[in-house]
Amino acid sequence: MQATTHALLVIDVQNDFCPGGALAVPGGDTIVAGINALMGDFAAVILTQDWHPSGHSSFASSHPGRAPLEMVTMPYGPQVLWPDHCVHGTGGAAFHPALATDRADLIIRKGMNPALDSYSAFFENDRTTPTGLDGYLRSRGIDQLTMVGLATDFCVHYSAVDAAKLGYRVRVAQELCRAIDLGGSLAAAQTAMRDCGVTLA
Ligand code: VGL
Ligand code: ZN
Repeated sequence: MQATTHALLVIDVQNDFCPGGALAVPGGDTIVAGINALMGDFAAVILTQDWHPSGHSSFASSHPGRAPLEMVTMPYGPQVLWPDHCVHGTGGAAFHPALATDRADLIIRKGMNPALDSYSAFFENDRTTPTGLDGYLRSRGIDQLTMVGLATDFCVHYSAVDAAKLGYRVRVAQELCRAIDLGGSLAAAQTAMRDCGVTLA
């Protein structure tokens, strides 16, 4: 067995997070070619997909009188309210058409529970409900992860912190990520990732 097995985790490269999408991340589409080019360097490629039912509790439209980007307190803690995005089965939830999805070993979906958001590829936003990704990686002997995708300060951030806490060696390739940057959230995310031992490349 190899001393280390290194996987590429591609976070939420979906139409709704790209220009023209419901929750567009500036420059979200500009990272796709670079991500495709990187895939061949890894023992495994894993894609995540934000995948919400309509009426999801993270949508501002589910909270009368509330607007997108306001905060609410959910039973599991503070939650940003988002525009409706990545509703399962819609074109917005589909991967960017240029993403080399045929290369994926695994596609993992998150955010399906209507009452609970899920930024991280490992745990939902209650920080305890697992997605199953940790078990998949462990059973394949994967102990090192490079992360790319959208958005640096939300789903990449939470996935990187959780992976580091679970004991993986984690590197975030920032040139192949793009951020929403809501009220300083990018700088805060970078600090949180570094504090957990994540390498920001
Ligand atoms: C994301 C906000 C809501 C992300 C997903 O992929 O970073 N952000 N849902
Ligand atoms: Zn979402």
